[in-house]
Amino acid sequence: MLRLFRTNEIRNVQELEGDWDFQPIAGMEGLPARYQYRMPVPGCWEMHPQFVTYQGKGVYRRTVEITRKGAIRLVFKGVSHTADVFFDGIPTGRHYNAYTPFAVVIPDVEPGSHEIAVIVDNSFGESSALHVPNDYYTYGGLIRPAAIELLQELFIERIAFTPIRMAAGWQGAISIYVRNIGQRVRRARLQLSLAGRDIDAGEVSVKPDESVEISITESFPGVNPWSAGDPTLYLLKALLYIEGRDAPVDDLIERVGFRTVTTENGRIQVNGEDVVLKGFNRHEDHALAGAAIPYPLMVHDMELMLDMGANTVRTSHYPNDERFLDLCDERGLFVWEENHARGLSLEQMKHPLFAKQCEDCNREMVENHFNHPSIIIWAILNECASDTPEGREMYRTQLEQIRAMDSSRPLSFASHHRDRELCFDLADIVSFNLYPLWYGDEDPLELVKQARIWADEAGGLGKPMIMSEFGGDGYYGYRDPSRVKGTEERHADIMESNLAAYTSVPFLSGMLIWQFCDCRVTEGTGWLLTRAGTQNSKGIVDRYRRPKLAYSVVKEYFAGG
Ligand code: ADA
Repeated sequence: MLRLFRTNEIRNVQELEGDWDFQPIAGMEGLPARYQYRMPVPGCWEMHPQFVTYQGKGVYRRTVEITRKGAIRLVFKGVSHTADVFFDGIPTGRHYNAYTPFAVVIPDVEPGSHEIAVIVDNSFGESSALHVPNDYYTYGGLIRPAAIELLQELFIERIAFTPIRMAAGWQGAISIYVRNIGQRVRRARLQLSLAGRDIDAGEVSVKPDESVEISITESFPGVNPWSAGDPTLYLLKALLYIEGRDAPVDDLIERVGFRTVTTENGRIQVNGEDVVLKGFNRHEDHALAGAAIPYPLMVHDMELMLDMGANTVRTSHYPNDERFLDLCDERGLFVWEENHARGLSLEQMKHPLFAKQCEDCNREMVENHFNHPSIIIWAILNECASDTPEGREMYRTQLEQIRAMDSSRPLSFASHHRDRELCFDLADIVSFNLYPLWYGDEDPLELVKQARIWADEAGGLGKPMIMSEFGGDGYYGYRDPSRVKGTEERHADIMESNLAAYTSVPFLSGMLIWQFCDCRVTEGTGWLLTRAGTQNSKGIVDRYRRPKLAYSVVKEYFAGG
């Protein structure tokens, strides 16, 4: 399943799910002559008993039947972490970063049987600035769905929908991007439908290798807004008519909601009403699936979060699977989505590929996830060097990049720099990662009040504030009346004290628990990579989603019992 709704009725799209051939190729170049293994897609190779800790290169291969001559597009929703794509043995594209989608176009494919092969690499090394040994695990494989599309020379590349709330009712600004992958200039007409309205979006003339944008703003009287309590969604359908032909040759369907997000008077508003975000940081990690969480287990995560009374999830620390974002749209769970970076030092940010890899990630995140009404915050660079002048310039560049692509959502970043933070003035919302009662013995209430003062003195005056992380480790099943650190009892106590403090202060616009579920971490040396059990155990549920004692504490504060 690629998405939770059908994205095309005219374009021929086939999901490439199921078993692919697989071969590890540690130390070898190019494609192997022989494949000894089978591996499910989507999936992680760590779920195969022989590759539980394998870090390196592996090749996925399968054949596809093409039914007509013409262009195709191979779509990969997430390959962890570097993909080299081959079509009939010929290199056709490369992509870095596990957590954003990409596609490769292959023109002039003959009908018949063809081979797709992907060299996947999950090792750390010089060409990787963002996937580094860290407090989560970089799994290997085609971790999200893949598909093949049969394309016309002219096709709809993407649609961006921005809802606008006017006194007289809702409007929508719609941009449609049409790409020409043929050899000659093409003219075409676009027809849209949304919320019961049919709209003629005008004509385009597109040169070879060009992508042209058509933008329109229309009124949509009588639509129901999207909100957490009533998450109404509408299908936005675009049809492409090529000059000289009566029937549409291509289409794209998006699913949108009418809602606005603002930050006024030090608070966050959705549709003009103040909201307080209560929820979780969530790593896409499961004991039985790694980073390739199947749909029923995504729904299980969603149900557990809703059962505890959460209204928000933060996609720590990377863009998420689109099916999960679709689910958030459907269930009305607010999303803080962030780019991929965790705890990188200034030295790591000076990596020659850092700027480019972040820029790509930001663009792919915003372009691909633009239409999810559940996403109410874009964020960048969790706990990186925002306390240094050089780091500040990188924060500024990235926030400006995102703002230029989407000015309709507030921006933030999660900081642990306390009174040394230099970038609060650049963001719309100030966010703190603080771990009172775990890494320090400060009182959570005193600390959150202090954090508000730090924010106010460092450019955050008048801006909404979120406690974007707090928590402590609790090892599932380790119960002891001593309530020492690491017991489920102590974990529950830490949650209780933190939540009591944050729900009592009037100036917080959000509290996001670190974390929803335990997650596997990179094995290594130093305090971070030698965590007990090679996992971050601050989850309210463990890697199998078994609730710890803290579950009922969270439920009491979030759901009121
Ligand atoms: C940080 C970080 C998380 C996690 C957490 C912890 O704040 O953002 O990814 O590492 O600390 O458990 O210490």
